[in-house]
Amino acid sequence: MRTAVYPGSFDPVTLGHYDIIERTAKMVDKLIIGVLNNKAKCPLFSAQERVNMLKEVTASLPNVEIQSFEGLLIDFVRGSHADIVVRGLRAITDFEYELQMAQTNRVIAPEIDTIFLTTNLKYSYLSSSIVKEIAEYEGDISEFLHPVIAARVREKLEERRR
Ligand code: COD
Repeated sequence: MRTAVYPGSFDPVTLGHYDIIERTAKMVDKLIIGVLNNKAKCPLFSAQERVNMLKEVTASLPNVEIQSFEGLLIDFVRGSHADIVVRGLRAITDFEYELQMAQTNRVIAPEIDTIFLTTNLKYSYLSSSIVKEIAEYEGDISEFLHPVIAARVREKLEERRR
């Protein structure tokens, strides 16, 4: 059985992330989406909220599971009995960080490989941070997020303004 982990912050999950999830789910038996619970990063959504949002948007993908994790990615991958880490590449700017992470992880855990999927051109510009910035200024985010997620982002920012 081939199990892969797609780790990230997913704060919030965008259509760019979803595209990687959908394509990977077709290639493996089981895909575990690992949501990093890193309070130091001051995310907009708690880890549990991000897990719940991912569960909603991936409900139609039967071989996808969502979990949050703390600590080292490699420990989470090993604990999940997976041997592949999946990452998305948008542009050359992603490459340097991704390469460093993949190589470091490979030194720590040689049995685990990282594979990269290039972004769908439609979403090559898209990041969670840009979406949050647009939403902060009350711009239209409907092109970038699943409708359920776009609604959550608006609600969350509204709560914060109160
Ligand atoms: N199209 C395609 N791919 C995309 C898009 C898009 N539009 N947007 C994002 N992606 C890709 C990113 O390139 C990334 O591969 C993935 O989706 C997730 O993105 P993010 O931004 O949600 O998540 P990151 O990059 O913040 O996740 C970083 C980790 C949580 C994986 C990392 O910090 C980590 O592993 N932390 C645990 C501690 C650890 O093990 N550290 C040592 C690492 S060597």
